[in-house]
Amino acid sequence: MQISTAEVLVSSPGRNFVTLRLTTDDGFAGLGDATLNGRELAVAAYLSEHVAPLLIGRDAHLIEDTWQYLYRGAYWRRGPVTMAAIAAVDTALWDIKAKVADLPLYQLLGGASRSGLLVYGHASGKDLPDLFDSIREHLAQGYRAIRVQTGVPGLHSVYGVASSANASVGEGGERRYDYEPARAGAIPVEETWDTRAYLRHVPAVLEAVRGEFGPQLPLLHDVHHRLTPIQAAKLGKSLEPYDLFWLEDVTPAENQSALRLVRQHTTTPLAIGEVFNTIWDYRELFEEQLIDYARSAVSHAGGITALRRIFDYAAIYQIKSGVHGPTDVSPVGLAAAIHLGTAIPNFGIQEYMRHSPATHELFRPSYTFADGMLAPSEAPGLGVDYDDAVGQAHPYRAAYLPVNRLLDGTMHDW
Ligand code: CS2
Ligand code: MG
Repeated sequence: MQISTAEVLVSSPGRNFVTLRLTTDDGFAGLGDATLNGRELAVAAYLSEHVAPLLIGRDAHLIEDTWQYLYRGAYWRRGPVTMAAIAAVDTALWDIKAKVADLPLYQLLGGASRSGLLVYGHASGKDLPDLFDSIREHLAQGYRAIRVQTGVPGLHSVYGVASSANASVGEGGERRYDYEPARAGAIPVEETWDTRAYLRHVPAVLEAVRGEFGPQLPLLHDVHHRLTPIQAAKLGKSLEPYDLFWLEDVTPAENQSALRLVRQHTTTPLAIGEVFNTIWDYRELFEEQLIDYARSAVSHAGGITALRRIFDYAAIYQIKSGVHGPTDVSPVGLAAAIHLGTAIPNFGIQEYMRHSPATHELFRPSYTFADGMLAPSEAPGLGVDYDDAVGQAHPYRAAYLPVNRLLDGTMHDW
């Protein structure tokens, strides 16, 4: 069964997506997500210029060999662009293999280890009343775990806080407050950051949320890479009374050993990995038990083949999955995460920021969300399609993630 076509599909139904479609000579088609927010065209070019021509005529069944061929064969290994491109090929080949087997993909990954995946949703508010509204909105939609992001007094815009300005109406008629970090435009918008203001404010917010919604609701918070290790240790400690499910990306983790200082001072569970794209990015974090949840997405860490390997490694240290699932991971990438999450033994939680109706029109995913749980489609393969007509009706639009500067103008982590 040879690969006969490899199409790189770029579309923008509300936000940009890059999708790879592989088709075999006997008509089986597979999809892979290659969306790298704010750098979409780089991956599209890597795929169309350097990967697609190499795939034509290859045996579509050789998933592992193709992975190694694209990883070792590239010579220039790792990195977000390369690993997103490999991820798309890998996912598409798994989609094809499951369709040939006439089984939903999770069955090829060892079958179901659970009846559904607990997910968390994104609640946010510029102030407490806004935030409480947003949490109630998510609880009403059935979410059983909530990520809490808040505005910070004195700062104009902060990561993760949706403004009612971009409220929309969801498929169920519910009001949606979507925080889409990438902003349309030729260059990134610049945000201003003040760590001390943030550290003073966040504990009071989590205290108020616990006061309002009680001790049981799993609460998560994303620091989004903005603190030094000692600031992260301080925050983790100050939030211990509020029993977080996890504190995410507390400090940039290129230097994995930075987490030793954080671990030394707090028992708040730590989640890291959404910007990681290979197993090597986790070695110290796993082997020194420095985190509790690994966050890589299928679309960014080399596909199902590579992410399953990462979770097998994590399982040795009782570290669980917490797969990245914002709207810039397409329904193809999310479906792949759901199938993988259904099968692995060390599933923790899945991020689920709901895609817009326009995105669903393009991909028509058949996974289901009910009672706070995601369940994989029972259709053969991933259970996601791609509507070419809708895709062509929404051409790419330049959009970038913001950049961040401190009050004195110093570049900082966004
Ligand atoms: C975030 C993302 O969902 C998350 O945990 O960190 O929203 C992230 O900012 C975007 O995916 C970047 O593209
Ligand atoms: Mg995050």
